[in-house]
Amino acid sequence: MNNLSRRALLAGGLVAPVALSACGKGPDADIVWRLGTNLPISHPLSARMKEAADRIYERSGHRLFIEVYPSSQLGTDADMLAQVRAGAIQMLSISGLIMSILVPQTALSGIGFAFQDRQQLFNAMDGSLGAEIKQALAARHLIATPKVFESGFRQITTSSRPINSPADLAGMKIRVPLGSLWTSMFRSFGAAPTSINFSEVYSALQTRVVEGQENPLAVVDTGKLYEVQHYCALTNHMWDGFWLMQNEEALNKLPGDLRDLVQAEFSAAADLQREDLAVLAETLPKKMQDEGLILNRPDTQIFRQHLRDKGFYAHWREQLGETSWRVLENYVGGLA
Ligand code: X2X
Repeated sequence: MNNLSRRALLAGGLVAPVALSACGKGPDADIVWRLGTNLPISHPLSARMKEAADRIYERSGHRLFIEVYPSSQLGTDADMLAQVRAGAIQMLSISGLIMSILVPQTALSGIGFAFQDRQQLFNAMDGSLGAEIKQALAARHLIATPKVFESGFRQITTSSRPINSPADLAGMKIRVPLGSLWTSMFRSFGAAPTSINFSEVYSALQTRVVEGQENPLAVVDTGKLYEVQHYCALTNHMWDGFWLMQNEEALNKLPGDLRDLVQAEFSAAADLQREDLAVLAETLPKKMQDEGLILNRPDTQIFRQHLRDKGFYAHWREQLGETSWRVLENYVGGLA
């Protein structure tokens, strides 16, 4: 067993990681890269990345094979981040909001209730807001592929009670991912947020270690979280996107044509994946209801006003700095 497999086992996986390679593909490649992510292969983000990896293998004439490891098989988000920085893996797809533990600017896209809709969001992320974030990542030797992948607007699910207003969140034990954007937001609502890696969320909800969690519906669906939750408040409280980052040294070692191929294929994959998510945004509310979740659509202005009153925007403006904040407000208007 190699070090990486052993590490994943020690990190809590019950099975050794198995790369998703189409039968017999890969062993003949000159260069093998590893790509890790926390989302399951049933999620369009992982599925489209896998398709891109297969195309890269074919179009490179079998020179480059990218092994895709979904479902946190290589460890927690923090583990994978350490691995990609050290060059133990070459690619990591991770939420920008988790990534902000290392590069604060990546939190810009997830500021609560900032974006009105996907159009406004993608204008920003394919424009100067995305450029600002990519530059901050590059300063830490992590080179993002050109287009951010979508996870979507996040919604709140609970087993205990429906959420109609911030008051309903008071004292609630809610799971959040790693990253202070989440803890500061849910503390502002008076909840008791706990950071848990995504691979442990299902069991934390099932055993009622926590009452609720928040995620885009595509993650609630592919993670089958509806099996262990009763209510879902469509709050759209923050947008979440995944950067696909490359270890700079590994990227620089690739021949120029392969470097270009990788960027082009993953850009095309991001376009397709965003379209998948747009379709799912329309169809998933009904599917979640059919799976037994009780949906409600709270008045989000009350939540936004609550964050304003608690100084949430002022806090993040200070954390991220005037210059970055202005880039965000250029797209979304004044927040505080
Ligand atoms: O951990 C989560 O909730 C997930 C999958 O949405 C992120 O990676 C932020």
